[in-house]
Amino acid sequence: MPSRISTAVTISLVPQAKGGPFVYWDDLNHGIERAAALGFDAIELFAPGPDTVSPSTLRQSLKDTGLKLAAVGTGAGWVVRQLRLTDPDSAIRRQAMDFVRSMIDFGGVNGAPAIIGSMQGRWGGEVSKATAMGWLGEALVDLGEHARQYNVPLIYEPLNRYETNLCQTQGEGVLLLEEFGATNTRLLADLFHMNIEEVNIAAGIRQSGRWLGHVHCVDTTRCAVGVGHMDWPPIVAALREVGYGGYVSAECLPWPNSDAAAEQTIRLYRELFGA
Ligand SMILES: [Mn+2]
Repeated sequence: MPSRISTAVTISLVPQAKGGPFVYWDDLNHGIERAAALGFDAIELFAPGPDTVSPSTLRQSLKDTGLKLAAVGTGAGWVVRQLRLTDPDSAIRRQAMDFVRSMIDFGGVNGAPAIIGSMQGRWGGEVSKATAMGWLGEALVDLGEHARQYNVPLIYEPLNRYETNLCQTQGEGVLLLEEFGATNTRLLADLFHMNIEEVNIAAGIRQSGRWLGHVHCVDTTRCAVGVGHMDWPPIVAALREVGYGGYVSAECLPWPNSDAAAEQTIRLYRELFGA
């Protein structure tokens, strides 16, 4: 029996991320209400920190609406606090680890993994690529082990060249996880980044294979699926081929507005994935 793919829509509560690729903004309850009304399975939450929303309040809202928490972002550690896992300063690296751990705890009690994206940082200046990759690899092992107590993985997201110079493709991500033996860390396939970096998006998904743990499913424009020139059939086929049974999550721009982007997304997710 094929794995069922589930659907998620993003909600950002981070004012400093304004203009970023999130569908609903600022008002968690409104986002949850809309996600439920439109028939999404889950929300993906981008919050300033682990204390922004009380876990018990969130649990109740999810229970009331039947929604799940698909994942929590950790990017606020960078955009709000300037923390990175590969910062030259060991004190900053330690604070970055502490912040991610607190976000793993926040997501974990609601059954959701945390995502490492912009918190990975970049190499340069006094930090060589090998050194930065070493710090990142060790962090992905350590934080993945921290996530294990919640029965969730840690999710690591390769980013395009304008956002990191560490891992930019799924293949590089697989090599890093395998080299360090990050057995409770999975990769995130963000189709926007992949459209910039992969020779072939479907081949990138197949390379990720059993390491694939989450998908940011958007079009080439970073708008909702269908608002761009992505070639969907090979992507859908590759996700089926690797037996992907996680979320397709709309980390997309609220264009032309939040509701229109969310409606377009769920309609196309149903068409493409039978979700
Ligand atoms: Mn992403």
